Amino acid sequence: MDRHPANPILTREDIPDLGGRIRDVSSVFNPGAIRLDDTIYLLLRVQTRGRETVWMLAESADGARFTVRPKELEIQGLDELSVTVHHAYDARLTRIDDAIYAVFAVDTDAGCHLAVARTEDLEHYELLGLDTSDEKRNGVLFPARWDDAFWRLERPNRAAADGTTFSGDTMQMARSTDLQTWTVTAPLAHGRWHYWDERIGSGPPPFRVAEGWLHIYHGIATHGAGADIYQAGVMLLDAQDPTVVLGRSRQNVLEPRELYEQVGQVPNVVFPSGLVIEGHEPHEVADPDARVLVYYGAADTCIGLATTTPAALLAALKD
Ligand code: BMA
Repeated sequence: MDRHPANPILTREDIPDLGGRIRDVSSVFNPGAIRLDDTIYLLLRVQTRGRETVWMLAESADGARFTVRPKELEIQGLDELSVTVHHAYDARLTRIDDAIYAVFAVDTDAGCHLAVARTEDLEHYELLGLDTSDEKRNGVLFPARWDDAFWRLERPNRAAADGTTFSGDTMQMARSTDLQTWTVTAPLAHGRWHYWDERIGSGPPPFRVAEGWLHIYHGIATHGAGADIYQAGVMLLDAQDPTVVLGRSRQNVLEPRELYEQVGQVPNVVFPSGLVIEGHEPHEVADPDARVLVYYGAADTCIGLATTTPAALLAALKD
């Protein structure tokens, strides 16, 4: 992947001062992304100096220069849950037919769970359900339905060892008919111990190419307390049965190399979370040379843009 010359494309200095706690914020990272008509939107994870999480929206005509709307977004229904919610974060956006969904992690006093919300205007989100079956993160919806169901990739969390982050080393497929109750149908992939992706989790939602579904994911090389390295890689999933992994990059395709990726709140992190394809919707088969824009959190501090093509991602699988 190639970094955009304007990187980092969004930093805390781009977040408008709304007074109160949304003033001189600490960071903005791990955005969801979607294109509607000719505008690219990023759903921002903004962290205040109180280390509270708020959602804000940025928009752009060219995918690189963004304007942040001076408004805190609303997730209706989150306050009505029977658990106490501390943070809602790392939302991935997927359009299915005419509806837009956000899948995000929720830290509660009863664990870390995945939630799904629906939005019409990207400013107001209506919570559809919190899946408390298991502790999970990194949920992404496929941009299509099949067998009368919604399909999601998700990453169950494993218990954190002393001094390590709360992470996981398996990705799995789950189905739901109502976006509230999810049934795990099959494992998808596991971490490769000793290599770049010892722990894994989805990046942005998968998108179609002629060969199947391309899926960018993050891998963590664990180096003990506070020294984990977050990188990005790619998988190809079978078009008929996306639980079949046809290929997986042996090497990462993006790793922390620039200062803004290596230094920040959490050092050495590139965390891809949003993706837009020029000229295509994610459920349509993209041309091999279509421009793919990948938005990623850098060091849990700011946002980077990397560009690539389906052909380049497929070439990474041939190694
Ligand atoms: C993961 C998640 C992400 C974060 C990353 C690096 O476990 O918490 O939100 O970007 O760690 O800190």
